[in-house]
Amino acid sequence: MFVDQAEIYVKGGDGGDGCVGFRREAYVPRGGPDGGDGGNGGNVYFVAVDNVDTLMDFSGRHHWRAEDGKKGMGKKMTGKSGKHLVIEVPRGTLIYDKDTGILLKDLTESREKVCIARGGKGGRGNVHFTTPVEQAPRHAEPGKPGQERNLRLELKLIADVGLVGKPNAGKSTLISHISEARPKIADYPFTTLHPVLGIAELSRHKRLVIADLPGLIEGAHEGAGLGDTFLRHIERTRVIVHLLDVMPFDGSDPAENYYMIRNELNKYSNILAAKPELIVANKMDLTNADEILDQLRDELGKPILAISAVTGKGLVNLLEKLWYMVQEQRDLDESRSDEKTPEFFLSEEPMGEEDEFLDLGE
Ligand SMILES: Nc1nc2c(ncn2[C@@H]2O[C@H](COP(=O)(O)OP(=O)(O)OP(=O)(O)O)[C@@H](O)[C@H]2O)c(=O)[nH]1
Ligand SMILES: [Mg+2]
Repeated sequence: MFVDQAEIYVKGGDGGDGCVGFRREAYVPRGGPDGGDGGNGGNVYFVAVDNVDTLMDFSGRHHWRAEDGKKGMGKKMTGKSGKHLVIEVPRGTLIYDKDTGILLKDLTESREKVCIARGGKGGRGNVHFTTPVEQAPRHAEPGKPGQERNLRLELKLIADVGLVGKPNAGKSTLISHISEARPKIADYPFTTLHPVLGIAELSRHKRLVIADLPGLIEGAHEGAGLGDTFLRHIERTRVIVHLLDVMPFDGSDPAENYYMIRNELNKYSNILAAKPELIVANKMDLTNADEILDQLRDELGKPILAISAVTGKGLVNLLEKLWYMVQEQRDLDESRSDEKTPEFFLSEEPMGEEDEFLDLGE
């Protein structure tokens, strides 16, 4: 199952209550206050990891809580702080506040960590409340409640390259030839129902993460076929491979297919429309493919790379070319990153009401 959205509730641990206590020692008739502070509640963190690639863990569990702080104790002993809760999510997870719709964090880097719900502060014990007139305070502070949030998590796979094309163009065949990914391959349309990531290793230090996507058909932006919502997975890829079948089973014209897919990408978003595209003609092992390719080059007036995903012809060249394009794009993106909108910072405000005291009695 491929889960790319989830809704959950998170809560930081509550702070432990401060303690009302008095020294009771032999030969000390009127011991002063000695109630310790409550421990702080644990925070809820999210961390991006590489070894998880779905939000499936969240489908069966909606409530995620960090541990509460323990109560303060006599002899000025502070209660134990609650343990933090660290929730692992795939790299590329966007964390939204479900109630406000605000994007709290976009976890793109591996091991990137963010505190999403703070634990409440522990209350102060009565030892803090002596005044010249009040030598034996019988009140302490209650712990503050932990911050709670309803969240919507959304996974946008982060691939360097996204494969787009009509059903049957050979996208899955291609990714299974250049990576360990093994999506289903068949001669009927819509074999691939959800995006699949594969990692192509050009050499030890040159790797490309490639996303195989379901096929697109005319009207996908209006929901035809499998629709186009999965395109959001490639909004963040650096490069698109537009895979063209030189001899489509359905007898359609490759040039027309090219423009149809372009139209769907343009309708989906400006970001996708503007993404660098490498046009790749597949199934070049078929007879007469060369003539069709020449014609296609004339018609589109654009460079087209020729491959056969089945025989492997042209694939090394394809990967080298992609590597170069991805690096070029990465440099460009980085030089633009200064213009990025500032990150949303989580509130530092103290939680709960400051002046509320709980009379715990003796
Ligand atoms: N002759 C030839 N056939 C190919 C080549 N690449 C893919 N095919 C065949 O084309 C058909 C469709 O291949 P897939 O890889 O499933 O196509 P897809 O683009 O992933 O299709 P969807 O998942 O339905 O969008 C299969 O029968 C493949 O064997 C190729 O290079 N040459
Ligand atoms: Mg497929």
